[in-house]
Amino acid sequence: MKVNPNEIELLISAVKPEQYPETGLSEVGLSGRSNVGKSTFINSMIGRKNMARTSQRPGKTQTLNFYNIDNQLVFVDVPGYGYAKVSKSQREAFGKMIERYISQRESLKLVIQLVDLRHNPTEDDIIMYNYLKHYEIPTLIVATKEDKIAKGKVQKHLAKIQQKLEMEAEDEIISYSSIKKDKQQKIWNMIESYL
Ligand SMILES: Nc1nc2c(ncn2[C@@H]2O[C@H](COP(=O)(O)OP(=O)(O)OP(=O)(O)O)[C@@H](O)[C@H]2O)c(=O)[nH]1
Ligand SMILES: [Mg+2]
Repeated sequence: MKVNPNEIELLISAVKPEQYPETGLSEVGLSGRSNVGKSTFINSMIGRKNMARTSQRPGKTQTLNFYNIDNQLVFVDVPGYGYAKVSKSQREAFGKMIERYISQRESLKLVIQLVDLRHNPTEDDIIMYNYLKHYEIPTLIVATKEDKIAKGKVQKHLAKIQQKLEMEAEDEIISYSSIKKDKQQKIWNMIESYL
């Protein structure tokens, strides 16, 4: 699968289901801890520097951002979880927004859950993965920031993450670096198989 970087459009930043766009396209959600690199991942996959807004500080993405990707699919950038500095009420509001989207969206065909390749999954990562499995959402785990660890350690870290998440056999895991982007085409091909 190949996408044209010039044919990417932010359709809407939505909070409520009434605002979700009706495109007829399959959707791929991005979930993960705040600051794990979801927005950067989207940019790196589409070959655009600043389409999805990113930040050094966690908590940048606060709405469900729907991106039409070359009329082939829709990426949905989801606010990150586990960010301590948001208020309890805001955290609950985010949680509700994300749950509603994941549990009700017919066109959601895949969630790409990003985790940090360097570390064990957090408690929130485990909760999120279990939540996705509860709703039977096909899940691809992308362990990102691969450029930050030694090549020889990658396989060991992947195995550890797989084990800690108790990943289901049909779900796949792959390491990735949004900076190196060397596995971009491989991941597009994986995504395509879920659409
Ligand atoms: N070295 C390295 N840094 C990365 C990678 N991916 C993301 N980053 C950095 O991680 C930081 C956070 O990235 P974002 O894409 O804004 O994270 P996010 O998951 O969208 O965060 P929220 O919107 O707060 O949920 C930025 O400083 C990125 O440059 C990667 O593969 N390698
Ligand atoms: Mg973001």
